[in-house]
Amino acid sequence: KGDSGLSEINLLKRQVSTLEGQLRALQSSFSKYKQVIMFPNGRIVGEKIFMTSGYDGNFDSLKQRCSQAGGQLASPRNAAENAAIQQIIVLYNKSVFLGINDIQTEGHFKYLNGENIGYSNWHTGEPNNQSDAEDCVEVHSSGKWNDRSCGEKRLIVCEF
Ligand code: 289
Ligand code: CA
Repeated sequence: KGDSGLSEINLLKRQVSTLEGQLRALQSSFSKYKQVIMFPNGRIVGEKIFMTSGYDGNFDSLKQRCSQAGGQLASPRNAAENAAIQQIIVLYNKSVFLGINDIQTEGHFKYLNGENIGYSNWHTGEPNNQSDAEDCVEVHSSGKWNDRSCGEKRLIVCEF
């Protein structure tokens, strides 16, 4: 009984060591795979991935495309996330629309889930709801935000 107990432990040790090797190999190939798929259109910030496909469309169309892909329109929650989106804007030389709007109540900007925004980066003088027609949020290459008509076409950036 004592001997068979020992050999069982040794067998388990070998199995753990094999699994550790397989885990290391998986981690290394996953890390390489992430680098590949992030090039050049994606950015990772913490747990979040921001990605563009290069598509341009109005707010509803961008929102629908991100959702169809299993993500949502980019909704930066802090300066690091905003900076990642800014890098994609600079790369494409095109402004984007965020997953933020005040369609429901003028002047109350919310995320797509209805939550009030907890971070913003408005350009001086914005949001101004120009001509009473600006409920969406575009981001310029400066990283600064402007409220803009949702019917304009902007570059898609989704978050996953
Ligand atoms: O149609 C108005 C927009 O083109 C933008 O014009 C100016 O840049 C500012 O007044 C912005 O607030 C406005 O969204
Ligand atoms: Ca504006």
